[in-house]
Amino acid sequence: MKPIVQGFFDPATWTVSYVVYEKEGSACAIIDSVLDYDHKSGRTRTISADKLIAFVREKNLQVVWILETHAHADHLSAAPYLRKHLGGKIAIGEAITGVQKIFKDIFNLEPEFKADGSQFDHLLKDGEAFAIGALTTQVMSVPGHTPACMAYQVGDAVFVGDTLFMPDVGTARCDFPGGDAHQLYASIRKLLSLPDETRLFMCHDYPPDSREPVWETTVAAQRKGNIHVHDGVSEADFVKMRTLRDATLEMPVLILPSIQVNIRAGEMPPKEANGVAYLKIPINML
Ligand SMILES: N[C@@H](CCC(=O)N[C@@H](CS)C(=O)NCC(=O)O)C(=O)O
Ligand SMILES: [Fe+2]
Repeated sequence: MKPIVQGFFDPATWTVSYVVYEKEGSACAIIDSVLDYDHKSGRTRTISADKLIAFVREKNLQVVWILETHAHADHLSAAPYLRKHLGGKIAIGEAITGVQKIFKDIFNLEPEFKADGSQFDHLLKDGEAFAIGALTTQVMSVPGHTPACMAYQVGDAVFVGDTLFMPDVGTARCDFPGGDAHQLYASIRKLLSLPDETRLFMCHDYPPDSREPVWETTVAAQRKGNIHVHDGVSEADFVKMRTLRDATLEMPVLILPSIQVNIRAGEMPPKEANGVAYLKIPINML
């Protein structure tokens, strides 16, 4: 089973969104969509999401799933906008409830906000399988970057979320609340135990100046050449490297708006009495 995978790179957040499908006219899933957000003005736009909609319509696809690999900390999800225009169910890993609990406290959210995942249409379990038309998808829990990270295996293609990046870039950070470098190492070894020729699709590319963004690689290429976790790198060495590097990283530009929206499955916070939705900035919390 070799699905067709179309990637859409967002240069503002270095995110890759995907449409995965069997053939023209078939069912499809959309993975890790982006709602454009201008931090300076607080204004959202749907240029990125509209590209996905145009592609789905051009190929005459029926959206059955709108998947998130995790509650992203660097961009807002366009899942509700896509569902409104294309249909489909919004799904994320079941451990999102733990992420919601952590951030409900950090953002002191309204008491009505339920940390039970009910904002999503479906919560996915490790090992669960679901259909995208004739394609079967297997859900793999890959915690470490966040506790709720999931990878989606569709035939020979795996959408790895934020675990591995391209071999010359390495791996995802583990310093967000609930992150854990030991867990990320185990999750990556699990991904790299798949057959050598498995196609791996990244959620981000942070390319060096010397090349253009790319987002597809293989298990064999990662095992041979990933600068952080090629074969032979021990867990202890990986954790040491990751911890030292994480201590040097700034928070993503959009972490505060992204988390508040993404733990609500991409919805804005409830409107206040004047009909306007607001996002919060917790002082000295992150
Ligand atoms: N400069 C980017 C950084 C985004 C970021 O921190 N990305 C996470 C994934 S959500 C990561 O793992 N980065 C790895 C790294 O920068 O080494 C931004 O502001 O958006
Ligand atoms: Fe991430």
